[in-house]
Amino acid sequence: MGSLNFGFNDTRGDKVEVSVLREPQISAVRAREVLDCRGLPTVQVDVVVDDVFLGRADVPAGRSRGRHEPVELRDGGRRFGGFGVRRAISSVKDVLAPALVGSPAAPQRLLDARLVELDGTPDRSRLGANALLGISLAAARAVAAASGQPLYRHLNADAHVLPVPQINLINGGKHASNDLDIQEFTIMPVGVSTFSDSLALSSEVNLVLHDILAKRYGKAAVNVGDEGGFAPPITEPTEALEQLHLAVEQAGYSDMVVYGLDCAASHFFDAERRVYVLAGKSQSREDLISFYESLAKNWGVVSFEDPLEEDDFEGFAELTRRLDAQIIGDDLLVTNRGRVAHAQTLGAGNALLLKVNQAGTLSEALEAARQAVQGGWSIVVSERSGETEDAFISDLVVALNAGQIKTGAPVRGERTAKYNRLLQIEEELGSAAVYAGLSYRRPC
Ligand code: 2PG
Ligand code: MG
Repeated sequence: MGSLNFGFNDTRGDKVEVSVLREPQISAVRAREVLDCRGLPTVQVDVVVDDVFLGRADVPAGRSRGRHEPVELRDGGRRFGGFGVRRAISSVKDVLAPALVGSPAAPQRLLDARLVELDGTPDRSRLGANALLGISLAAARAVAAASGQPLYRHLNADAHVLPVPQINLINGGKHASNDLDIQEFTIMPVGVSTFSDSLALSSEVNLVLHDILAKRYGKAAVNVGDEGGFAPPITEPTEALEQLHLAVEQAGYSDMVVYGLDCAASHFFDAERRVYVLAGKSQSREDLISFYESLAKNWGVVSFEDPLEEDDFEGFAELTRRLDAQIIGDDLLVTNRGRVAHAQTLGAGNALLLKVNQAGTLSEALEAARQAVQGGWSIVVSERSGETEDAFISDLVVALNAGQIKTGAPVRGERTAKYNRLLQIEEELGSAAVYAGLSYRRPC
């Protein structure tokens, strides 16, 4: 928060200096195209407040997108295979910047409401969700800079919980060029006492897994997918889990790790026949639920993300009743407060996957988080498969005291940027830092 200084002479003629706190003012908004980790363009926005404080943010992009996500403006045509974002850049420069410069950058809620109003469509299709989000995140950073605080503390003075990472070591689905239908096979190091130990453990398991896969399937098996996990030529989900278990065991961490899946089931759902086609076999919803029960029982899977297709609230509710596990809605909820509330009334799941670009603005993501917590749900803050070096979500997960983050394997710059930022935050918090560990399912 900046201050406004002025002076006047009091009734005795003495000079009185007055300093009034005021919200930081937006001095400039700039935007440019930069590349994400897939080499596709994305929006980078700079917001400058009070002439000197810069906030910069990159907008992430998904590949296994939910049908209900807001519209990300892409240019089409030949340039970058149609993925250019010059239209979104022009939304920032030609429409949003002129409307915002000279107005307050905080409170965030009001700024974001203004962004939404300027777009004026329910799905952000006029100016683009990627344009709005870039400004929303960059403004939060600029205001944090103006207040002299790290982002996580600016967002929450009581931020102190370091998350359990869901480390994605085997990639399938839309994130890999193999025939594994389930998209992400993750380990969650719940049995260590610090975030840095959880990262060291994960990295060690990843190295062991590399050798196991190379030996069993040949060296091409250790090529990696979009989120840095290996993409071996496996089709059966249980075979992938078996390799993960072997790696964890050989690394000596069997009693410290639990397992998670992002099934991204919409992507192996045949909507016409209303069946799931998993590893070449057609399965009904009931078959799939029984299969998940067996994974929970035999393979230590405690967390299932998008286990069923993105509109099957009823199926999510059935699964949540049957399994003592974390059932996370990603494509189902698209970080939308209304969809979270609806799911809660049905008991459809018990955890929100929080992605800022699904929500559209930071405030809307925070609203969805608030709704999740009110209903007693847990929150997993998540990256997108198309990321940059921007580590906004690391500050966000600590700010929410959410206790879980999903940001890929512990390799590749766009992934390690998030983990490395968490290491910095852990150090900054010092003895105040609490690693979520086994309490990962307890909401903030
Ligand atoms: C998901 C995400 C991130 P994408 O399905 O959870 O892992 O994938 O960003 O491609 O939608
Ligand atoms: Mg997902």
